Amino acid sequence: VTRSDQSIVLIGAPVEEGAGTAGAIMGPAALRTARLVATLADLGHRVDDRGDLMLPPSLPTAPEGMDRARHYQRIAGWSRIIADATEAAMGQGGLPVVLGGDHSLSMGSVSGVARHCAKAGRPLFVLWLDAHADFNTPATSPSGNMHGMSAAFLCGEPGLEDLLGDKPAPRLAPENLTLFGIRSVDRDERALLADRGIDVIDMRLIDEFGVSVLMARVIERVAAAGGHLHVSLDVDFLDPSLAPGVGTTVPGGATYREAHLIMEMLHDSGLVGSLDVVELNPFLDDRGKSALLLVDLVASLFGRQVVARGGGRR
Ligand code: B3U
Ligand code: MN
Ligand code: MN
Repeated sequence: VTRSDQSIVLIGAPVEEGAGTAGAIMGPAALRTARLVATLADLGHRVDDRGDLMLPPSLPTAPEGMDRARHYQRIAGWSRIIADATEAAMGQGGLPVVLGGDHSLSMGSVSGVARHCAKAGRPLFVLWLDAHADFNTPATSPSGNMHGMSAAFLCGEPGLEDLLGDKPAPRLAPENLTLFGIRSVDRDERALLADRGIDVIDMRLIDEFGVSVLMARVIERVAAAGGHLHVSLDVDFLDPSLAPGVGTTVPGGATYREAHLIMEMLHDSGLVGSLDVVELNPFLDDRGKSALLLVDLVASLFGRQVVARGGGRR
C-alpha cells in the first residue's frame, strides 16, 4: 500500500549501457539533488537510501548469439544485482524505489519483485508508463539497445533467457502488463504486441477517453485480483516540453496535469508496492527541470495532496 508511513527503500541503479545515448548514469544523483529523500520524508514516510549499486568487476559471460543485444554482459551483471536488491528490500517489508538509470534496469527490478510475489503468493501486475513499448527482442530490435527489450523480457519473450543466471524470475503474465502513454512502436514490435494480446493504452486512447477512465480500469483489475502493482515510469512518458532530460524524446506525451492525476489515483488505490524511475538523463536536462518534475510526481504517488481528502479514496 502507498497510504502513509511507508518504508521506502531507495536503490540507485546508474545503468546507462542499455540506452543509445550516454548520461543516464547521472540519473540517481540528479534525483537526490532534486531533494527526493527529504520530499518523501516530509510526507511522513521512513526513507532508507541505500545509495547506488555497483557493477561487480567480473561479469557474466554472454551465451552464443548475443551480438544483437548491445552490452549484454554489463546489463546481465546489472540485472542480477538489481533483482537481488529489490527482492531483499521487499523481503524486509520495504517498498523499493529504483532510481535509474536507463529502462533496461527494469529487467532486474521487476524480476526481483516477481520473485518476492511468487514466494508471497500474490499476482504481479506492471504498469509501464512510457512513450515506447519496450517490447523488442534481440531478434526484432532495430537498435540492439536493451532498454527497448525490458517489457518483452519480463513477459518471457525469447532471446535473453540466461540474463539472470541461476536465479531466474517467474515470467510476468502478459495479461497483467499495461503499457500506458505509448506513441512509438517498431514494426516487428507492433506485431508481437498484437500477437501476445498486450494491453496497450496509446496516446490515441488517452486523447479519446482521458487518463482517469483508463487508469481506473487498470486499478480495478489489480484490486479485483488482490495483486501487487509495480509502476515503471520512463521520463519519456511525459511531454518533452516538460521533461527534456531524456535521450529518446517523442512529441505528444503526457501533460503535467495528466501525469499528476495518474500518480494521485495510484496513491489512492493503495496498490503500488514498487516503483522504477528511469531514463532521466541530466546531461540533456534544462536546469534540473526534469529531475524536479519527477520528484514532484513521486511525491504525488506517495501521498502529496493539495487539500486533505482522507485516505483510501478510490
Ligand atoms: N523501439 C526503439 C526505441 C526505443 C525503445 N525504448 C527506447 N527507445 N527508449 C528500440 O530501440 O527498441
Ligand atoms: Mn522505456
Ligand atoms: Mn521510452
